[in-house]
Amino acid sequence: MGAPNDCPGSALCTVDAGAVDVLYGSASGLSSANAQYFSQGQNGVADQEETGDLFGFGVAAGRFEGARISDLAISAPTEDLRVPDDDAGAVHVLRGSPSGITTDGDRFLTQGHAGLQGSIQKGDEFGAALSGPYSGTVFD
Ligand SMILES: [Ca+2]
Ligand SMILES: [Ca+2]
Repeated sequence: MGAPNDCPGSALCTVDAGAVDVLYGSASGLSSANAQYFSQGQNGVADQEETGDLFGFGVAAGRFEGARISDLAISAPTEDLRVPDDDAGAVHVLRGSPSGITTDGDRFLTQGHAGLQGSIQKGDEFGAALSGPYSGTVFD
């Protein structure tokens, strides 16, 4: 669940940096057991919290890395990449594991890199919309 206007951290607040809460399903429905919280620059998540990143604006679960367990794509569509306030955007892909979503082997995707077409330009807002292959996803 994305909270793109969240202000991560308790002491210093980075306005609209954004965060994502992860809850897992159980036989009785969503459970707070093993809940996770992700924000940029914390617990192995790439990049840094900056004002207005909107990390968590887009969230999609799917087996993006080909394994049996669902991974999690999280966008920060107003991430600045080249100059302040360029809002070029980036997408994180965090891998699923038997113990939950992990930042081991995570990806930080931007246009023009890692096989993605296009180039980083002001106002792209790359990742403003995400979709995933929801059917058949498996959370252990
Ligand atoms: Ca950032
Ligand atoms: Ca572009």
